[in-house]
Formats: sequence, structure tokens, C-alpha cells
Amino acid sequence: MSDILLEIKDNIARISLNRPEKLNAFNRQMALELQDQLLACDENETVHAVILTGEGRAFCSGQDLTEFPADQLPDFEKAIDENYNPVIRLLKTIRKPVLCAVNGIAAGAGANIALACDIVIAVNSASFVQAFSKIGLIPDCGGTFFLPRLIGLQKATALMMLGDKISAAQAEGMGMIYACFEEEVFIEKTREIATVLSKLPTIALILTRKALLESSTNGLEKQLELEKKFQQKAGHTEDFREGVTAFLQKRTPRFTGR
Ligand code: T3D
Repeated sequence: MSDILLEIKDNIARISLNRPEKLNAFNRQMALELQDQLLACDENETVHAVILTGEGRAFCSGQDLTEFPADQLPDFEKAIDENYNPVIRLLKTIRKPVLCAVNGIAAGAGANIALACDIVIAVNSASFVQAFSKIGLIPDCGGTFFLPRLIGLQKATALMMLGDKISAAQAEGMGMIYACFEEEVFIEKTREIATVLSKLPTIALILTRKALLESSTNGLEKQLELEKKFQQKAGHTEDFREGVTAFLQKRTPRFTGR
């Protein structure tokens, strides 16, 4: 049985973390398999949107704490270089929008991998915890980059230092995630949002992600120049022509991702 499940249906890939008995804690194999499946989705032209979720009652409980060697110092640099940072880089470069559907607790690396996705939704019963400080570590997986940008420096500092567990509703309230939904409609809502994403002009979405990411470090002048460059790219796609034509013909556009 694989630690990551991949299912592709109706142009949507569903990638699922699959170690439910460990609340989907990341071991090395799971991190490497996740990289493989993200790459596979990137390259598969039939995939227009990706859902990242977890099997069982959790989304992900972070690094598998049983994986550290008992008799020697752990090599975090190697583990982060090989296991985690490639996942975050892939989530930010994959040429398909990624919807994270947080189906239960998201702790440590699990919380921050969720935040690296394009859109994050959660079931009402889910919770988020920056568990790192509780075991003497610092937040990784891009958490120190994404969280303060989402909720502000003060709240990010407090959540990261105190390691408080917050509910999905609190996460939505502070802008950490896009929305949360009742259990009964969560799967349906996830599918609905992924379907919308899968039918939008993919190149424009990916350029939007890139522009937003670059805005974190650019000044206004640089960002205006970047928008100009990216708009030129978007405006030269078949999807742009289709979008305008469909509008003028008063019909639903049929985007192809080209
Ligand atoms: O290597 C590197 O590069 C460093 C990177 C570090 C990144 C990190 O993610 S550090 C943070 C690691 N994660 C944590 O510290 C969280 C640990 N887990 C918890 O605090 C709790 O399990 C939860 C709050 C997530 C959930 O609590 P609860 O009460 O719902 O469940 P539980 O009973 O604690 O867990 C259920 C089982 O999953 C249990 O196993 P058992 O007793 O039934 O056999 C538990 O040990 C196991 N489990 C949960 N989290 C982990 C885990 N096993 C290994 N590693 C885990 N992270």
C-alpha cells in the first residue's frame, strides 16, 4: 500500500496522504512519494487542478516523530533539503492550481504544507497547530514565510511560539484559510471548488500565483513591471482569446489551458 494515493477523474487529481494510523505523519518515503505525485500531476496534461487531502481523521500530524534516530543527532539539513523543501517548491511551481482540503488536524509540517497550497479549505472539525515549539523545533516548510503574510506578524508569532491549537473557524476568521465547511458538505464543496479551478484558464492562474508570490519581496515599481510582463503572456494564450470570444457571444468559455 502506498503512502500517497493518487486518483485522477474529470481533469482533477486527488492526492491523498495515506498513513491514517499515524494521522498521516510524514516519513521520508511519504515525502518522496508526494514529490513524485506532484511532478506527475504537473506533467499530466489531463490534470487541470489538484486536491491535496488526507485519509482518515487527520490531514497530517507533521514529521513522524518515531523516525528520528535514538542514538545520534538528526540531520535536519539533509531531511529538509530532500524531503520537505522540494514539496514546498513544487507546490509553488506546479503548473496546476492546488486546493488543499484539510479534512482533520493539521500539525507542524502538515499545517505549513497546507498553507503553501493555492487555496486552503477545511472541514469544521479540523484544527491547526504550529506544533514545533512543543518539541524544541522552529516552524519549517515555509511556515515562517506564509503565516505572517496571511495573518500578520503578531498572530503568527503567538501561534508559533505558544503552539496553540486553533479551530478551522478561527483559522478562517484570521485569514489563514479561505473557508471552512460542515462535515456533511465538505467533500461536495471540495469537489465543487476544484471543478471551478479545473475549468479556468490555467496559465493565467499560475501566473497569478507567481505574481502574488513575487509581490512578497518586490516594491510597487517592480511589481507593476512584472504584472505588465505576465499580462502580455496571459494575453497571448488561446484561453484569453476564448474568454473574450465567449463573453461577446454570451456563452460559457471552454478553456484548454493553452
Ligand atoms: O525531520 C525534519 O526535517 C524536521 C521537521 C519537522 C517538521 C514537524 O512537523 S515537527 C512537528 C511534528 N509533529 C508534532 O509534534 C505533532 C505530534 N502529534 C500530536 O501532537 C498529536 O498527535 C495531534 C495533536 C496531531 C493529534 O492528537 P490526537 O489526540 O488527536 O491523536 P494522538 O492520540 O496523539 O495520535 C494518534 C496516533 O498517531 C498515536 O499513535 P498510537 O498511540 O495510536 O499508536 C500517535 O502516536 C500517532 N501520531 C500522531 N502524530 C504523530 C504520530 N506518530 C508519529 N509522529 C507524529 N507526528
